[in-house]
Amino acid sequence: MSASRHPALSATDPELASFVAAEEVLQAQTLRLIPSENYVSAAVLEASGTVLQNKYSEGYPGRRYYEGQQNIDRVEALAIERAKGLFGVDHANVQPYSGSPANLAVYLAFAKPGDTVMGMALPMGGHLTHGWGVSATGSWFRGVQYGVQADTGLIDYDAVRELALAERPKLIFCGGTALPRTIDFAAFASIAEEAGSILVADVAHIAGLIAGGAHPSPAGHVDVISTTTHKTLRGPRGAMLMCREEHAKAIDKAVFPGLQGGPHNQTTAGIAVALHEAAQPSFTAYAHAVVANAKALAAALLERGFDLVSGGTDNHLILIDLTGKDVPGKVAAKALDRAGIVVNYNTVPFDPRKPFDPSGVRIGTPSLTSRGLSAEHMPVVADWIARSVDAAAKGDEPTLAAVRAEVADLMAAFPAPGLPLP
Ligand code: DSN
Repeated sequence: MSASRHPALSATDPELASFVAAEEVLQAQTLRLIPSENYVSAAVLEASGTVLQNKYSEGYPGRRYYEGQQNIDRVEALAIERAKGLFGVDHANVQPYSGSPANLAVYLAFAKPGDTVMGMALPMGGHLTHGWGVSATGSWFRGVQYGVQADTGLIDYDAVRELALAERPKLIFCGGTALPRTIDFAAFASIAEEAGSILVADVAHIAGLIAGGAHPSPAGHVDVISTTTHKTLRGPRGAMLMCREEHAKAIDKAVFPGLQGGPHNQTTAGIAVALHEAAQPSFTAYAHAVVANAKALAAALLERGFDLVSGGTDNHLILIDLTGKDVPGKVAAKALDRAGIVVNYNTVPFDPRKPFDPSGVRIGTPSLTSRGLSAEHMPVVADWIARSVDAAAKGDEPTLAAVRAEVADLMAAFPAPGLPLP
């Protein structure tokens, strides 16, 4: 299959082409609920697969270490200008290879090994690179961690302030990977100012919501904004660092030559296209639809007896706490996968279980919204989740197979770029 979509690849390497074709079918037929995933547009797909791939361009526009940059400079300058315009920032660096290198560059710019850094604990919803122990950021630096309140699942800003004033960290990270609620950037800014810390907003998950006006922006509140470009922002796999002018040199120097070599120019092109798309009114509608769908899905799950961390969501993400059910997160996630519903198992705050076998399942609505599903579909999605989790507890494989067929049937009516039509 798909020789017509990838003729050269199919002719040269049919084995690899068959893997790509199988992935296309999988993405077409399943309901993808991993909140950090999405579908890029046809234009982003095209831009990411161009001859820009062939060029080395260490340095920055107008200041390169290789010749022949006439076009690459224009591509990168365009991406930078679009990022600045979309997020209302003084400076943008579009070269980080992905979120973790972007965050590492922030450490390089502002901290020295051994310095204290502060972020949300990974099991509470933070990210590895916010100073968590198993990450280089937690072994090269001294990470101190804040969390959420046990009863509400919300960040306790008084506790964050107390910790920050006690520890006086060099860096404070706000943002994370499993936070269903709005981040109060102004509150973090006042804490960072009191503590004398550089404040970094890692908005990887919510960048598209910010761009579309569906989540408050950290611009004007924080020193540095770090984001991947492939989640709600719906671009290629990459990242950006944005900052105030006073930090521009430090950030650029940390990314190159501090941490990275040549930028991935084909990705920069894809980022530029995604930023252009995110500036359109249709993207504003998309961002708001992502949140509306998540709220509708959360309400439908609550009606079906699920326990949600923080009781619901303000954004694109829902964290289901299965501690009250007969099935742990990993068993549920694998059963959902067999039912054609792709999620990831995840710790919940104060999880009594281990990260590789936790109590939660993390879901989100960026992908299904890109395929055109709306709030009216969310009760059906919640039903599928409820039936699958129930089936997982009972070992009921026929129900999982039945759900899988229903999912494929609905998804056939909602195509996405690059995927085979039914
Ligand atoms: N892996 C990303 C996520 O799924 O949230 C974070 O790096």
